Amino acid sequence: MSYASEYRIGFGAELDVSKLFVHVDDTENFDENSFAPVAERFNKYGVAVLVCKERPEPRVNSVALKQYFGNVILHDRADEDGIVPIDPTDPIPGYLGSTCADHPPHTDGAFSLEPEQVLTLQCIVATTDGGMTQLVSGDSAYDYMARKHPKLLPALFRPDAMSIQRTDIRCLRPIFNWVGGRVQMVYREDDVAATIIHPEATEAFSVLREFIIDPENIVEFRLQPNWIVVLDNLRLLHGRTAFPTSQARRMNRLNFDGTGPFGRYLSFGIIPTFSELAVAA
Ligand SMILES: O=C(O)CCC(=O)C(=O)O
Ligand SMILES: [Fe+2]
Repeated sequence: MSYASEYRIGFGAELDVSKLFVHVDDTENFDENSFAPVAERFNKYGVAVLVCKERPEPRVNSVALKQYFGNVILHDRADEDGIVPIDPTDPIPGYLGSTCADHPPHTDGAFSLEPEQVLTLQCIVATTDGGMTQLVSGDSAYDYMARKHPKLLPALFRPDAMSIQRTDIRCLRPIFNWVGGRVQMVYREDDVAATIIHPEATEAFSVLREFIIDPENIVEFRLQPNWIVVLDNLRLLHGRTAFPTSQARRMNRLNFDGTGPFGRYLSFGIIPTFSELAVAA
């Protein structure tokens, strides 16, 4: 049994999201074989969507993921299971996820020095309008910068490229970073997170941002109740569109460090396919 996807794929709006779907009864009983289709999608695209059967207590499917993906990354809004409820009925200042507003594409944990590797987002209640899940491929974003803007790319690797603050936590960090032969991406830019870009990186950041907000580069779909997105938080960006205050929407977020027993089946990060050095020279 091989878990390696034949190749990694960057994508844009044209991606047929059904390619990400893996139909499962529940998440409690994955073994090496039944997990293989999940790993295959995760490794190829950076994301898999578990289309789980309906059950009376869907959160059990979320909690069961703790067996596979390592330590739960705690969040100050987490409940006793480590789950962060994403629900606009309880808006919390400083947390876009707790509102009905759009939450532009980002990586989670941009405020922490060790952001989570595996993000899982389970839908409990879906809207009928808005509230669409958005995904942006970091592979495509990196490839675009390396091919089209090779001279700008190094600025995004500066350790002080981005300074980001929420409440009293401020963090200085690169946007792209080499870790263990892979590139990891951390990105956040919205009205709530106070992001300051180093003057030497502003041009590169604005070119990258144009790419990230271009609808052609964003895959959009509506998660349905019981579905769980499992994604590489340092390879893909995720976001969601605004939705009407009149509509209920609820998600459960549970994030991991990726060190668990199934981490060995997963291939994390961006593997650059194009050397910008060849062009920059
Ligand atoms: O509401 C969603 O679907 C995602 C929210 C989110 O990404 C967050 O709160 O970090
Ligand atoms: Fe998020």
